[in-house]
Amino acid sequence: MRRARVLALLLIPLVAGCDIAVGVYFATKKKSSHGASVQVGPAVDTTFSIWVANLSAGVLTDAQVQTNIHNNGGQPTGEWTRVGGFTRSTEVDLALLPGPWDAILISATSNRKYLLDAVVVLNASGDPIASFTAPTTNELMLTPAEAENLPDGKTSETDAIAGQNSFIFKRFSGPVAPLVRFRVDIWDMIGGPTSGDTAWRSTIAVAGEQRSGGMGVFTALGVEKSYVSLRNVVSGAIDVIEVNELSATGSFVQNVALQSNVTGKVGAPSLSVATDGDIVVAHSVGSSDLRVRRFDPTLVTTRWNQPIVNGGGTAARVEPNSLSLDSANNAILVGGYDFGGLTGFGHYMQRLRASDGALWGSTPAPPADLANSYWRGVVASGTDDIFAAGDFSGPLPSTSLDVFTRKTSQSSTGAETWRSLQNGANNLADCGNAVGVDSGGNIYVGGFITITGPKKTGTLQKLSSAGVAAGAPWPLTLTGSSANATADTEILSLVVEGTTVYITGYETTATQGQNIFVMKIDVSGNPLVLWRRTFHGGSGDDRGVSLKTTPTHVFVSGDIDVGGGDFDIFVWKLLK
Ligand SMILES: [Ca+2]
Ligand SMILES: [Ca+2]
Ligand SMILES: [Ca+2]
Repeated sequence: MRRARVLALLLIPLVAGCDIAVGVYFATKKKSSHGASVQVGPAVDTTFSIWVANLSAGVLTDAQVQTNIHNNGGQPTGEWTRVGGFTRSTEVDLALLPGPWDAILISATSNRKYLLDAVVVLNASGDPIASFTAPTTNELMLTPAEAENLPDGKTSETDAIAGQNSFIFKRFSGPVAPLVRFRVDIWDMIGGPTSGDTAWRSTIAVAGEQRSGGMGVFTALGVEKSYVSLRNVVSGAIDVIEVNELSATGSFVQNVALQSNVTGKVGAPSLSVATDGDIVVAHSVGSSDLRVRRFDPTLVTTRWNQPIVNGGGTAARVEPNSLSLDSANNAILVGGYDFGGLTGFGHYMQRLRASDGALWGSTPAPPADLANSYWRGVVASGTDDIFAAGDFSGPLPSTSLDVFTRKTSQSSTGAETWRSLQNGANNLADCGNAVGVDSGGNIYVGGFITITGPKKTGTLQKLSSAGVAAGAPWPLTLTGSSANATADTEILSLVVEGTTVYITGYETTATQGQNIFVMKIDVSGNPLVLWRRTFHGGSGDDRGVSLKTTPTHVFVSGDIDVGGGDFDIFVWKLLK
């Protein structure tokens, strides 16, 4: 039996800060002492082990491999190479252990119980290309079906007994093999999950096409409710604006239709949860107008209702990040609005008072732009500051739409404090979709830069509190695995807390269409990706649209392609 214990040591420096792999190396050196004859035995090994093999190089069937391991006390037999011993979710880069590997095995002893959520085979780009579907296991893995497929927070328990370890393995074939990278989503039964692990994910299966708008989460002692605003495309020409409510375990509670007969077909609804659990929703009405309402937590009682009548012929619009509540629950709304006359369509901002939805007397004048540029995202910071992000035709040498960020304030009724315009290197259409502020007052804008193709590349820009863009290695750039010249990647939503940025969006892969990504990024210095999780719905294009946080978790809403033109609302809860 070959053992690759040293690899566990290698993993520590190579993945530090990048993921949560923790290698454990057990020194077998005997402790000795002179004089007192205290004997210290070897530490009890409480890790689980990861092994790889090239089973197709041999002649044994999976059943024969299983029998041999079982007869060996649950200890993998000669064809298996041990990657190392670990205590929590671990990403293994097989470049560190080269070989034509086609099989992965997880084993645990009776010293410690583990809960195995999933084993996900990744390609070099991190796309989830296979999982432990229909694995081979012994009887000491309880409910082994829960370890199948992509992570969902449901787990198979290792229930080893003295003399027989728990084990589960899978042989992969086809283009997935040889394996290059995989992640084991697992946690200690006592210690529980760690950062990046999935708590649950939920798909709300409804016929036809539902598209996610903004989401919100309400938490209080013993209470957790999540809400997703959405466009239900009931016919090609008409949307119904709805809100889905999910329980603390991700199960569907109710769907509330807020607005029928929306023919404007632009943008997406936006939603925020007030500190008392009330729900504020902004959305399109009819062919052209907007409406903002505050509901009680059941979505039955309307606290206030503020219609916003468009001023011209181009439909007004809001987006998933168009609504932000300040610390007193006043709502800041941004979007696009046709001011009519010579001003035309442009950047719209309003404040709605928490108590009654009363508006600013007039909206701040939009900056003059012949292009139909507008706001996509806003964040209220403290009691006064407002940062909005979108696009705008940049000044020369830019001759294109650029990422546009503006600071304003409630006390100035939206008058500009400063603006920042960031043009991509190829002078094409760029846009900010979401914005947040860190504990040092720096502003982060997520969106896209268009590169030649045209191809959207995800961008996370950092601006100082005075609006000055940080130099290299900023902005952080994200691309998917597809080399196609039109294969887009975008950051669609983000939340900044302290010096951590959580982002979601979509990336275009080589073989799975668009996939959802969620990332945790340390921005205390140069941008450092602490973890990245991706989700492929199985059929085609899947997008993470809105991200919100609670004190302990990250929530992402989006929509996934379930085939045949059917798109369903998807919600994913991960541990911060
Ligand atoms: Ca699972
Ligand atoms: Ca540009
Ligand atoms: Ca996909």
